[in-house]
Parts: sequence; C-alpha cells; structure tokens
Amino acid sequence: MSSSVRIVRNLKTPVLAQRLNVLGAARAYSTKEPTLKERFAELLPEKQEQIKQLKKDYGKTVIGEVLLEQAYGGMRGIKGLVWEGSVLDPLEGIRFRGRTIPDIQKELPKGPGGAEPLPEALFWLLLIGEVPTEAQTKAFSAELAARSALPKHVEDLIDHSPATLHPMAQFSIAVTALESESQFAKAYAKGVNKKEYWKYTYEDSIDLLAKLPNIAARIYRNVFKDGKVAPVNKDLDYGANFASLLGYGDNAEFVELMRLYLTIHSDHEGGNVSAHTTHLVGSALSSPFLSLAAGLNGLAGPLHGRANQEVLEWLFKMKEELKGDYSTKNIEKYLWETLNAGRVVPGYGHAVLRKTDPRYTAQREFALKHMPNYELFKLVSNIYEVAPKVLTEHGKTKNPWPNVDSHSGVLLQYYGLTEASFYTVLFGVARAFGVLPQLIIDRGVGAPIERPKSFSTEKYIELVTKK
Ligand code: HAX
Repeated sequence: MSSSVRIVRNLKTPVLAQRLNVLGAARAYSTKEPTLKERFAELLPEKQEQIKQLKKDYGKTVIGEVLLEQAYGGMRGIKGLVWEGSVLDPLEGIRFRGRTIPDIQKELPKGPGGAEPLPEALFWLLLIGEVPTEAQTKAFSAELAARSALPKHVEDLIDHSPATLHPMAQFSIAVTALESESQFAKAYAKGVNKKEYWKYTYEDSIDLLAKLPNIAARIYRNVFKDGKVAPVNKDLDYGANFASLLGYGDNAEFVELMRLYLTIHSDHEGGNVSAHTTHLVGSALSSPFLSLAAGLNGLAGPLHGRANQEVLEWLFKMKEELKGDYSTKNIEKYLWETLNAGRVVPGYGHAVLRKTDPRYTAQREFALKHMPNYELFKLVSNIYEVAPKVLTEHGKTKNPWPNVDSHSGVLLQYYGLTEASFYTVLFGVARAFGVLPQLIIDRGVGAPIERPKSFSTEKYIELVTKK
C-alpha cells in the first residue's frame, strides 16, 4: 500500500485527508508514522474547538489589570499574548510544552553518538506538543536537508553585501528576499480560503527553517573565511549540517554544541522582542519570511540578541585591562567602571527572569564537561561569582543574575568560531525554531490582526485623574 493511501485511511477525517493529499504533504520523506504536517492537521480541529469553547465560557473573565506604570514601563507583565510552545517562569525559567531544559535533554531524540537534543525534534514538540520518534525525527531532518537550497538571487544578494555590513543586517535582507518563494503569498494572491492558510504557512516555515543554515553559513564564509560553503548532506541532522556548512563539521563536540545551542535559544515565550515582532507582523498575514525577518531585526538590538556579541567584546576589554589577574577585587572594579559609565553589564539581567537563566546553566554544564580549564570559561565563572553582588549593590536591575547571552560566546570561542559579530546570526537561526511554530498555529486557529490600544500622555492624565 502506498504511504499516501495508508495516511488517508488512518486520518480521522477523510475530507482533511483528501486535502492533504492534494497538497502533497512531504510524501518523499514520510516514514510509516505520520509526518508533522499530518499530525498537526489531525490535532488542529481539537485546538480550534478548545479556543472557541474557552472564549465562549470565559471570554468576559478578567485575567489581569494594567497599571499606568506598565504602559510607560515596556508593558512588563501585562497578560495579553497567546503563545503555545513555551511558558517562562521568573524563578524556574523556560518550559517547552511543559518540559524544562534538563527534561528535553533527556526526552528528545539525539544525533548519532550524541547526548544533546536535536533542534528539529524541538520544533516538532513546540508545534504539536508531542515528542517525535527517532524515525519521525530522521525523516524530518532529511526533509529539511532536501529543502535547504537557496534561490540564486538570494545567494547573489548575500555575495554582493559589503563585508562591512553587520551579519545580522545581511541575514535579515536575505530572509526578506526569500519572499520570492512564499507559497503563502502566492496562494493569498489567488484568493485561497482562510481555512487553508496554515498549510501554506507551514510549507513556507519549513522551507525557511531549511534554508537558514545556507544563508547564515554563506554570510559567515563570505565575511570571515574563503566564501566557500560545503554542500548540505541529506543524511545529517540539522545541527550537524549547520556545523559543517560553517566549516566546523569535523569537530564532534562543536556539532553537539550546535544541537544544544539551537535548542536552548529557540523559544522563550511570546513577549520577547523577536518572538513578539514575528507574531505581530505575521498577524497582518505577512508571510513567514517577512515576519521572521522583522523578528530578526529586533533580535539584532544590543538589549536583546546582540547581547551575545556585546558580552564577548566586554570580556575581551576586561581581559586586556586586568592583564591576567582575574581576582574578585579586579573584576569588581571593572564591573563598577562599566556601571559608573552609564552602561549595562551585558549578559546580566532579564525582563522576566529573577534567577540564573537555566539556558546559562545548560551552557555552563556543557563547558564543565568539555572545556573545564579554558581560560575564558574560568573568567566567565569568576564573573558569575562577583557580578550578582555588584549589580545588587548598584540597586537598579530587578535581576542581578546571568542570562543566556552571558555564556554562549565563550563556548564558540573555544572551538575557533571567534567572530563575535556573527553570534547573533546563530541566535537568529535558533529563534526561528521557536517563532515559526506559533506562526503556523496562529494561521491554524485564525488569530486576528494584533492591535492594542494606545493613548497620548494627555489622554492618560485625563484617564487617571477622572476618578
Ligand atoms: N546592567 C546594568 N543595569 C541594568 C542591567 C544590567 N545588566 N539590567 C538592568 N539594568 C538597569 C536597567 O537599565 C534599568 O535602568 P534605568 O532604570 O536607568 O532604565 C533598571 O536596571 C531596571 O531594569 P530591569 O527592570 O531590571 O530590566 P528591564 O526589564 O528593563 O531590562 C534587560 C531587561 C535584559 C534589557 C536588562 O537587564 C539589560 O539591559 N541587560 C543587559 C543586556 C542583556 O544582557 N540583554 C540580553 C537579555 C536576554 C535576551 O533577551 N537575550 O536575547
């Protein structure tokens, strides 16, 4: 029996199954088990019904209040977004579909001989809340590898970007230019029924995810190396292919680092700048390419993803200044110099977290396993001993503990990927794994265009003094 016939029989709703067959759901890579797209299609009616019922039963229930200071304070803590893949607890940190980072390190399929989770398996989990089997993961990795080629005009665009243009700007331009490939945009132009939106959004999202390593590696190899990018190997998982394209595929530890890096940098619920921006732009029915590019532009800011570059530059200045004497006293002095100059300590603080970021801890554990005696790791560890105390004394930040960006650059430095201005691009590839699932869900459940209310200061004065 052909796999397509089998899938039609197995699906609960024959009409849906027929539609899937018309659209040709990744047939070439399917195993005997359902593909991600098929499983999403099966689960979607349940999700739609759940939301419909929730709105019907509790639509008028108050879920929070908004203080004036929140309107002027970056909307911190205001409940108003829906994000299915992950929830961030201020003390415990991130949970992906209910699972902590140690949980996913245990539960998700690994690469051959590896101990770290595969990011494509996390994408699967984030989209539908189920852990894929080994066979499903393998088929999904192969599908991503098969869809990884870039159109010539995108390659040309990257090749013609000046080497002086920041890698994140090049990254965003290249992702935007992939709009030419958007199945969603083409279907929309033809007047497709809104019930079908998610299918095209799904196809665009998988294409985009698949093409990101080629874009990122091309930028890296052009700006910092010989401009040559290795071909994608259809037998490798996503992290292994990405490592190879960057030029570090021979180092098994680096491959493991990429798998871990992409997994833990993927999703951090919906309110952070890159996730929120992708979702917001997507709510206007912009394609996944345009939506993610917008999110990447937000990630490129120094208070968000670019903090990983800032950390490295700050660390190197510290190294230079301290001349090898990383005593508590010297580190403390350097921290105060940073703060007294009216700058932030990069890699510390967080808008939601109030404890050490478990993404920091996961990277620290990786370093303890693979590079316990590396000088830069020791420096990062020494700063961890001192910075929370100094930031607490400084008395401004609500969270004196390290975040994800405090550690990531050091691991990359160890394996020879030393070009810090590229680090946020790695983060951007990872962030796609978190924000694209939500975009597909948004289209599946018919999420409306986002449009919160704003007032001028005069209007707020009127509002708060009226009582
Ligand atoms: N060093 C010095 N001052 C800091 C600080 C830090 N690491 N973190 C916060 N503060 C200051 C803020 O600048 C703010 O000062 P003002 O009142 O003068 O404006 C005050 O403490 C209160 O800020 P907060 O409420 O604790 O923090 P926010 O939610 O406003 O901001 C940030 C969260 C992450 C932007 C902030 O902690 C910061 O700038 N950290 C350094 C940059 C960084 O590491 N960013 C990456 C964060 C993780 C991430 O998104 N990765 O992508």
